[in-house]
Formats: sequence, C-alpha cells, structure tokens
Amino acid sequence: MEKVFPKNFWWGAATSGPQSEGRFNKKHANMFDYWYDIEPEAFYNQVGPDTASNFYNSFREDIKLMKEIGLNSVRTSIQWSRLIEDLDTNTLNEDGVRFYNEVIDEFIKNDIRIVMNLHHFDLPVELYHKYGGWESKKVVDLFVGFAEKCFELFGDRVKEWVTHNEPMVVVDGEYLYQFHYPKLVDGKKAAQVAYNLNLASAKVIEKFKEMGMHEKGDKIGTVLNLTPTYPASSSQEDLHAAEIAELWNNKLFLEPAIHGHFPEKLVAILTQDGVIWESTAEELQIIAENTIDFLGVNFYHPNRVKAPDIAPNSVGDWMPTRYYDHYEMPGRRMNIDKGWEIYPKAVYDIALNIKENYKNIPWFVSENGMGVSREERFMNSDGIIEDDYRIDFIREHLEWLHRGIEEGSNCFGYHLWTPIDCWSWGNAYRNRYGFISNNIHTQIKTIKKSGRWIKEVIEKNSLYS
Ligand code: BGP
Repeated sequence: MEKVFPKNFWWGAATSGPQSEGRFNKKHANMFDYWYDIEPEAFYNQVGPDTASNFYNSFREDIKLMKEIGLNSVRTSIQWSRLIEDLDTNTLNEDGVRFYNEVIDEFIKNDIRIVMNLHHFDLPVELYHKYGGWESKKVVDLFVGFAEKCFELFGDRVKEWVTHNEPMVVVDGEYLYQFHYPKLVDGKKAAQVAYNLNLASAKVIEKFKEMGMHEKGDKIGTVLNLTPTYPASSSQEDLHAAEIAELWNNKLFLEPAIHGHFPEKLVAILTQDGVIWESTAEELQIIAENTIDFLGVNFYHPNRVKAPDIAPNSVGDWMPTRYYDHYEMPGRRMNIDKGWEIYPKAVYDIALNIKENYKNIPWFVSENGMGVSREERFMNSDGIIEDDYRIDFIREHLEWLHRGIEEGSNCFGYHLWTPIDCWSWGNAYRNRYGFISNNIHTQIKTIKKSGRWIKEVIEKNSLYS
C-alpha cells in the first residue's frame, strides 16, 4: 500500500563538522582532536579526525553528490574550534568564516535546506583545561557568545538552528561511562554538566529571541537521542527501573527543552543521592522561558531494562545504573556488527509519546541509521555497495513513522545518519552509515544502492510497501 508523506517533508541526512571536515586550517583543537593527539591507540585502527571525509576540501563535490541522490535537507555543524579565533573574547577566525560562508552558499545553490547545529561533542579543549568545560557556567556564556556570532554571520541564510546534538552523550561519555575524553567517573559533575548543557541551550534560545530571529521566520531546536525504555517485564521492580532509566536518559533533557523545567522525581532522587546540580532561580527562569521551536530525535536502538541486581543504596561511585540494569531480550533482532538491537516500532512509540506528552511539538527524525563494518563485502563488480540491509532498515523505520504521522504526530522529516560515510569518534571508520561510500585512502566517494533508492522515495514523497 502506498504511504504518502506530508507535503514539504524534509528528506535528508545528518553529519557534523568534526566528523566530516578534517582538521585542515583549524586554529583550535576540540576534545576529540586533543584526545587523538595524546592517545591515538584509543581510536579504531588508530584513525583520527585529521582528514575525516575531507569535507573542508571537497565540500563542493560532496554537496553535488548529496544533490544527486535527491536530498532536500542536510544537517551539519559549525565547529566552535574553527570559527572562533580567541576563545575568551569570541573574535573570528577569518578562514573559518570564509569556509562556513562558502559551505552554506553551496548548499543553497543546490537547493538543499541547511540545518545548522552549534555543538556536536566538539567543545574546544582549551576551555576544558582552563575552566572545566561544560562543568563551568563561564563556558556556558562563552558558548552563547559563539552562537551569537553564528547568528550574526549566517542568520541571513540559515533558517533552522540546533543548539546541541545528543547532549546526554557528553554527560555519559565524559563523566560516567568513560567513552569520551576526559573519561571521568563522577556523578556529581555529570549532573552539573547535564544541567549546564540544558542551561546553555536555553540561553542560546534567549539570545536567538533577543536578536529577533523569530521575526525573520527562523526556528531553533535541539537534537536529543531519545532511546525509548522498555521494561523486561511488567513486574513492579522492572517498571520502576524503567521509569528511572527514562527519567535519566530522556526526560533530563526532553522536559526542560519542551516544558521548561526538570522532572521533579529525578530532582528528588539526585538530591537524595547528594549529586544534585547548583542552580539559581534566575537560571531556572531562563530555562522556563526559552523552550525549543522544534525537536530533532536521534533514534538507533531501544533501551531494554530490568531491575538492578544491586540495591540502589550500594556503596561506590554514583551511577544512574544503580537503579536499572540493561536487559538483553532473548530473541531480539540485532545488527550484530554494531551490537545494537533493531526495533523499528520504537519510532512509532516516539511519535505518539511526543504527540501525547510533549505538546505534539513539530519534530523530525534527525538521525537514524545502520552502521555496518567492512561494507566492501557487499560491493558489486561495478564498485557499488549493494546495501539492501540498509534499504530494509530505513523502509521499516519509515513505515512505522508514517503510521505515527497518520495518527496525528507532528513529524516533518527524516534524516539518515549520514550522507557520506564519515569519521565516527572512537569507532573512527569502523561502522559505515552513509548513502554514499568513502574510500578513506583515496577519498573517492561512490553512491551506494541505498542512495539510488532514497532518491526515488524522495521524488515520489512516498513509500510502497
Ligand atoms: C550518534 C552521533 C553521531 C554518530 C552516530 C554513529 O550517536 O550523534 O555523531 O557518531 O551516533 O556512531 P558510531 O559510528 O559510533 O556507531
């Protein structure tokens, strides 16, 4: 049956500055640039961000390929560490300004809507060393200054802005589970960073309003990795575990972004556990008054949880996982390469959750995708990767999304991670996600079968199942 998507649906893909540009001509190092400099062995095959997918040099050809597969919108990010010359006074780096101007113009020339993000795990490392990074409210204000420069410079052409990508990953990766530099385990700092990132988003939105951006018809949102929580059973213990997992992983950012306040129950738990953040009445007011215009949802896999094997008042480092354990559901469908469960129905659950509990705010799938390693396995004699598994993955997610839209959820787009295979943090180039492949030795880029397939879907604005 034909499934038609809403008019003007955003069909596209997402990437980020630090994962695509390469470090060419960059004055400052971000957290990942620095981490690679001091510990290259922490990265898959010791491949770092130096070249990434060479977007800095090949953006014109890359955007042409994106156009060729029909994308009508693309998200990327401006690197703070590229645009700003003096991080304390927010002066501009000339080459950074030139580069982003040319990139934006090139997208516009190709009739591709550019959605611009301001922070994608790429805090300039100097601000971490000098002030403690996102632990510090001084850095929050410096970020607002950087955002202001972006609005001034590019606000005449960029119409949709994003404050952060997956801020929860900064909290988890840097302060709890040690998968991002500085790999700390510190519950108190983790909570403060979560608060400060929420505050930073609200303060940037406040600045956006002050600058009259809404009057020009521009919009600002945020991108959250909403991983719906599913309890292992309907036992009271498992349901309780799922409730707390949902509070920590999703509502900690979702509620302030949309409702303007933190979930009371979570605040009570963090207070009781002695890890609550420092806040002021004035800051809480800013958070209350500066909520988002639209939401981006990154969805890859569900989060299944069960009651933990330990008691919540166990002694040791504070971790949210004292309240829940991950649950591996027997019979689950997996992407074994990446180690993630495939569960497309979650997109429908997200759609209805937003409709019912989050003001039915306009939202889009800002990332979804399937990371597969050694994709050369699927290359045909013409050198094209036949990624039918990706086509199936996208189709199934789109079918569930379509059902959510039919039931009234206000979703206006779908972006795959990612247009062109790009560098992915510690995993470097292990998992490939793109519609377009990238030979990292030659930087030759080739459209995959999924790229040809999506073009047809976009042209028809519909799916046939
Ligand atoms: C998301 C991030 C992206 C990207 C993607 C794939 O969480 O927003 O930046 O990295 O995950 O990640 P990986 O290659 O580690 O599987």
